[in-house]
Amino acid sequence: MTSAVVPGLPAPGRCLVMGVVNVTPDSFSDGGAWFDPDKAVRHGLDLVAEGADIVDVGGESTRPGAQRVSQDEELRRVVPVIEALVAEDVPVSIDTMRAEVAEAALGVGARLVNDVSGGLADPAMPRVVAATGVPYVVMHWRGHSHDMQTRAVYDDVVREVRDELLRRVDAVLREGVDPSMIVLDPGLGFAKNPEAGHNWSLLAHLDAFTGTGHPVLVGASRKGFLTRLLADSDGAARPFGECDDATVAVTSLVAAAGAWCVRVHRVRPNADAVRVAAAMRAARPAPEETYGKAAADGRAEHGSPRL
Ligand code: PMM
Repeated sequence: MTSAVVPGLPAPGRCLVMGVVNVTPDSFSDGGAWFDPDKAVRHGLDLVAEGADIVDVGGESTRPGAQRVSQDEELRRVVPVIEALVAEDVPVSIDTMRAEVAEAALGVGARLVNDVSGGLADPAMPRVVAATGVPYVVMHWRGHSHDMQTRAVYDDVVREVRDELLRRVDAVLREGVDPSMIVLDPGLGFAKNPEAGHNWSLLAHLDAFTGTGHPVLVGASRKGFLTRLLADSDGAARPFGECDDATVAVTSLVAAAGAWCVRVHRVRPNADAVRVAAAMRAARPAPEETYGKAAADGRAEHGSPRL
């Protein structure tokens, strides 16, 4: 079974690992740790040494409730870090909703635009992506972080997220983005209600996204739905930094289900997990029914009920 290939990015024949470098004082899960540019660069290089295929550099927090930073501040945070990582041959993606930030990042060598708004926050973004011909992560998004959780209302979360994403794909194609460059992301935690199980439904039905033919990126790392799953007996959510093992569990499952890439904060165990999933996928070249059908036929031959 082959993995999706996105032009211009590593293609090791397994799910990729994107390591996160948030150059922010206030990110969801690692806010402040890599705010200093030198520390951010060192962290990016450490993530590569641990097995990251891509390093995702972001200068604006998207945690629920976050306020926006100015464009100048965002540029000031990310450009020197990207420049330094590119100088070390690291494949870098820029995590931004702003076309001008994407353009500056691509100008210093970033290879992929990761836009959590899927082109909705800045209508100029798809044109920048089209003009530069880079891969483009189009994430499901319903509005900025300060009030996004009020928009987490769905009748059928899987169908609605998929349909909204495909409408975004149509929109960015109309702006000239190459279809082979589009990566879809269901946007776990963004306008998704953990209590309503939206994130779990999306994970359980990843085929709704992989089935579109576009590569799929999953960002589950340290998200609130994991902190709540692992809440203690008093109901207190598990701290973000103690959800890395659960993140690895999600990585194994989505890599086995055909995700193209996982976006994670702790790289090494996730890099191990994608290799485990790849080994299992490689050992299962034939359709899954092969043994299942034989087992069912065998049961029938031996007179046992077919369940
Ligand atoms: N999540 C965050 C930031 N950027 N990008 C993509 N494509 N998918 C995500 O799920 C995603 C993202 C928020 O996480 P963080 O602030 O903890 O890094």
